[in-house]
Order: sequence, then structure tokens, then C-alpha cells
Amino acid sequence: MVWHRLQRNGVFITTVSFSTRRPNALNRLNRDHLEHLNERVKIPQYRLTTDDCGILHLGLGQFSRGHLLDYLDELLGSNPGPWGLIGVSLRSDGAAALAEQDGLYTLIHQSEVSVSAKVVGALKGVIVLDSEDGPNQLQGYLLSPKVRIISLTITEKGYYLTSEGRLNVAHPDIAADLEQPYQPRTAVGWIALGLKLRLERGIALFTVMSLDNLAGNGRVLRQVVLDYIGVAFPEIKSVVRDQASFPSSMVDRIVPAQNLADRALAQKILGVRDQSVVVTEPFCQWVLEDRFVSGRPDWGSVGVTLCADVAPFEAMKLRLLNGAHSAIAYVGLMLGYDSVADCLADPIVADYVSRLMVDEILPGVVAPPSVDLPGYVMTLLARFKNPFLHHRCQQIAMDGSEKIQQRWLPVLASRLETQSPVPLMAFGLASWMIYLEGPSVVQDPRRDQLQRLLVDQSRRAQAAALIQDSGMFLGVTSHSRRLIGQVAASLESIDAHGGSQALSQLLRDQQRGDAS
Ligand code: CS2
Repeated sequence: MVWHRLQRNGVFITTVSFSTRRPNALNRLNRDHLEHLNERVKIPQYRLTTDDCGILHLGLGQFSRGHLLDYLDELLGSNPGPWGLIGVSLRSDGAAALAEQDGLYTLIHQSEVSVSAKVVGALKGVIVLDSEDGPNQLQGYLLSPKVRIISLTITEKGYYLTSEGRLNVAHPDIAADLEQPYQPRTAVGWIALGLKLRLERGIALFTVMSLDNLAGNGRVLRQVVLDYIGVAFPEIKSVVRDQASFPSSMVDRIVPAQNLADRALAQKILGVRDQSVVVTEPFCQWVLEDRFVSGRPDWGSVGVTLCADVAPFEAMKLRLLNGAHSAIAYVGLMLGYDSVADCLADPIVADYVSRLMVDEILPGVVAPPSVDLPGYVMTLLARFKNPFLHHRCQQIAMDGSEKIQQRWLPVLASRLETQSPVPLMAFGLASWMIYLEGPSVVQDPRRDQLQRLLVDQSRRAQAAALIQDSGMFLGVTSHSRRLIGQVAASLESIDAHGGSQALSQLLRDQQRGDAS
């Protein structure tokens, strides 16, 4: 160890440089530095080989690193076994950084009462699909009998769903894969090819496990894979239908996109740089259907709830947590807020969110076994308020045309069916329409189509165009006039009084309605 005294701006500072394998603030996190990290940081006590990788994961984004890999890290820490993970990055962003760090990254759990950090070691390899060798590597793992589970976090749009829940075979990405099914680019195309080649070569099938926020995610995935196979490889369709397994799951953890402050925090805690750090909340939940055709980890030992039917858990979480999230994002952006916590710090928005959940969403939610729904709502509000999670409204707002169908549509459909009013959700829809108009960047696969529907119209005509002509609201067609009326009323009030006044007025009207 060498001590240096430097002079900077007239002030003497003392620095320490370590011999090459010791970390310093300029070093990146990697295997060589593990033993020398700050001792408060938990490090993996297991070491994987590629033969230990029973899981191939498609979509190596922030969520899978904050959720699935956290569970696997716990599992391998207590009971080392063949359940390491090879991650496939469908786009190259972030993957190179992980590869440079030997797949290691820091997971920081942060709340008002605690901060804890650990280095996760369960990610054994990273495949970048759009690299030269990416497709070959992926095919190799798809055919490896050691790989027994294919898991996915590819977000709603990665399923290429029509509003009827079938595969959109007309979508250019799917159409291209169907043209060349041995050189696919989509997750659905790769899964189908994996199943086809395994069956052809007599290799046991893998379980296909979706971790995306879709109602019946396993059922939906099975349907799109079968639709694809029906065109690409019809000869295996009946075997896949009868023998493949697609368990559904409800996954829950708020994992904001990484920002510079997260990297600075990791560097402060670790003493080395980590470009792949994930900062998340302590809360984590996973409810999973126990249907695995080729074995599975002992999920139960690390707190996963295994059950025969996750539908009630999914409906609760998608409608309450994700439904409220989308409303917070659009209302928050309209009011000029940046993060979910900023929104909840405004008492009017907090009141809106809590009333939306309690008055309009909760009545249609059936409590899953041993869940106290009012308690669940209170926990959600506390999680949303966590000021240490910089969860940006922009992040949640993206892909609204996909998310709204999952989160709001079932609530709207059942309330409109029973003649129940939906002014709070209509306000959310109005805020979404205002988001679509810009000026902030609109990230949505249907942006151009939706924006065209909003051009040069009265507010009522805009609401009508969106609800009747976008193809997104098929579940409420017979009641669309009532919904249009409520959305148009919100838009007109926002135009006349501004978002904040319009929201206060709406809440006052609600209160008066409660009192009468
Ligand atoms: C969020 C979700 O970005 C979003 O749309 O609503 O990612 C949410 O944070 C997770 O589903 C929480 O489990």
C-alpha cells in the first residue's frame, strides 16, 4: 500500500493506492475485488460454472436484476445448486457493463428506515442478442439439457398481443420471424424455435415462465407461442399444447431505472464503481403457479408463494398497484411532478390515488387467500411515498397503450357494466390523453396512431375517437358513450381550470357525493 500526499487548490489531501488487485475508487466491481469490498456489503458465498445454469432469462433489464436474480442469489447462498442464470439482453444497452463486471452488480434496498447492499452473483453469463455471436450462443443454451427454465421479462409489448389476446401476426417483427423461423429476433420466435429443436432432438422440454405484468401472463404467453407455432412449425403444435408448461406468476417489486445518484451511492458503499447497480425497495413478492415440467429450484425456501392459481393475486396487484401507478404517472406529469414520491407528497394527488384505489378499484377486487385488502392498499401508499426511490413518472408512463389495457380496462369494464361511475379513472384517462399530446417525449408503440386520433378535434370528439376507434377499449364498447362523457368532462375541466384545480374540484365533488 502506498500513501500519497497531493496538493489540490492549496489543500493537502491524502490518498491511498492499493496494489493492482486491490480496489480503489476507479476500479470496477468484478470477481477480483469481491473479497476487498466494504465488509458491510454481503458478497456471494457460492461460485457457479456455466454447467450450473438451469435458467435462461430473456430480457435482462433492471426488473429481472432487482427481482428474479435477488431470489436466485438468496437461493444459491443457502443451498448451492444448478440454478444459476444466463441472461439474454434483447438490446445491447447495459449488457456490456455487466459483462465487464463478470456479471456482478450491487443490489441496494433502500427505504426511510434502512439501507442494505449486497453483490449478486447468480448471473453467470450475458448474451447480447444483437452481437455477432449472440444468436449462436442463445441457440446453444436453448438446446442445452441443463437449461430447464426459460424465464422472461420482456414487458407487455414483447408479447405482440392483439386486443383479443392473440399473437399479432401482422406486426412487422413477428411477420419477419415467421418468414425466417430459424433466425428469429423476438422472444416468442426464440421460444418456439427452442421447443421445435428440443422436440426434434429428443431433449426434455423446458418450462417457460413469464414475469411480466400481464393478467394470466403464463396463459397469454402459451397462447402467443401456440399461435406462432401454428404458422411456423405446425407439426409440433399439439405436442407443445399438451406437454409444455407456462406457469403464470405475480411479481412485485418497484425497481426504478438506474440514475447517476445510484452509481454514486454504490461507489460510496462499495469503494469501487458499479455501472450496473440496482437500487430498489425492501418489499418483494412473487406468487408462482407450481407447474414445472423439468424440475425447479426450491422456490419456497426463499419466500416465493407457490400455488395452483395466481389469478386473484395478479388481479389484485395489476389493478391496485399498477393501475394506481399509471394514474399517478399521467396525473403527475400533467401537474409537473418528476417522481412517484413527489406526486404523493402533494396531498391532493395522495388523496386522489387513495380514493381511486378505495372507491373505484377495490370494490371489484376479490381478496386472495389470507390477504387483507385495506391493509394491502395502505402498504401500497407507503411504498409509493418512499422518498429514496427515484421512480420517475416518465418510466411508468411509457407504453401506456399496452399497460392501460391490462390495468384499467377490467376495472372500467366491470364498473360500467354495473352502471357504477368512474370519474377518478376517467380523470386518469384524460391525463393520459394530455400526455399523448406532448410536449414531453411520448414512448408508446402506438404513439403515431393515437396522436393522429387526437388531432384537431373537440375534447368530446377526441375522447370518442380514442375510446371507439383505437381498438384498445374493446371490453367497454357497449358502454363507451358513458365513458366518453366522463373523460370529456375531465378534459374540459382541465382545459378550463388547469390540472391541479380540476383535480381538487373533482375530489370536492366526490366528497359531496359521499356526504349526500
Ligand atoms: C410500473 C411497474 O413501470 C411500471 O409500469 O407500474 O414496473 C411496477 O413498478 C412494478 O410492477 C411493481 O411490481
